[in-house]
Amino acid sequence: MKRRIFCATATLIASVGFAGAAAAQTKWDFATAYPAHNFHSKNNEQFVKDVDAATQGKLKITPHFGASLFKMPEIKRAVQTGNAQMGEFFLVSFQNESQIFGVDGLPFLASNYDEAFKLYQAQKPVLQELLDKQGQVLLYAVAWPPQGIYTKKPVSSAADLKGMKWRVYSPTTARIGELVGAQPATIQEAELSQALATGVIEGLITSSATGADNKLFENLKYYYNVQAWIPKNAVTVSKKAFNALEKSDQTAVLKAAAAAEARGWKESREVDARSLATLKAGGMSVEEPSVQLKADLAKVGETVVKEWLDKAGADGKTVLDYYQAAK
Ligand code: PCA
Repeated sequence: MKRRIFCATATLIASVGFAGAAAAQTKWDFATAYPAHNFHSKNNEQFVKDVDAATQGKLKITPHFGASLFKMPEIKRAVQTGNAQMGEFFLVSFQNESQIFGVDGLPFLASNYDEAFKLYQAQKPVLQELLDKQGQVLLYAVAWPPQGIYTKKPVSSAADLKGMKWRVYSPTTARIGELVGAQPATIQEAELSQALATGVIEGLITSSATGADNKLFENLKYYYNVQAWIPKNAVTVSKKAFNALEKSDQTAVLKAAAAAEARGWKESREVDARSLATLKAGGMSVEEPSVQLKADLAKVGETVVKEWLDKAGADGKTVLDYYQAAK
């Protein structure tokens, strides 16, 4: 009898202990759109591990790569509505919601990583406020490598882009397509390989990293290292989910986020060099743009920036003024 009582008490203690631990554990889903081997994904994975360690396993974040939970255009809204607690999305794709989301997709405004980081600092206060109004906390934003032009056929001026089936990912890339007389088609990164293989597109502007991730050399022959702009992915958390954490866990998340941002920007630079080598090794002709192509794109760029400023109003002007002063 004595023994039975002891056993029952032990079971009770064990189950209370278990229930206590389960109640204290928070689980978040982290929706992302890029393949697990992509450098943003790896950076996100490290963030998840850092948070796990810093919260002693109290906050368990499950990353879902390759648009497996939500497609890229749906991720921001999924975080907004609480269907995913965390998400990563490509800011410039949301330019129609607010021009501020598109500032890092404007041609030739920032032509290297240092400038891109300064542009981010100029954009950040407005970006944070915008996201806050949409029920999100900006955790970190990391740059893709500079954007260049991939084509099937050689391109020595903008005239060579005329009529080309041109993959776009933002209002600005669509407008550039229009200005050069190409045929813009919106395709997500996750569907790039298929779109190329089936001839839906014949050219695009994206990074060396995305070219290497998707083995674009299997369908395209040329890469022009135009360095047109350096756009970013943003990683956000639902404000409700974040506010529900204990203060110490909030601090841990923000600390891991700051580390992810610094690590991501550093990694982006290294990935650019590695990816250019991968493209070459895959048989792609990696070239500098011709003087004519550069001049043509600069002209298109001026138009696009002017149009953006007209739409972006006072907020846009503030961001650009702040950036020009910091540059
Ligand atoms: N790759 C992503 C976003 C920018 C980039 O370099 C894409 O092409 O969709």
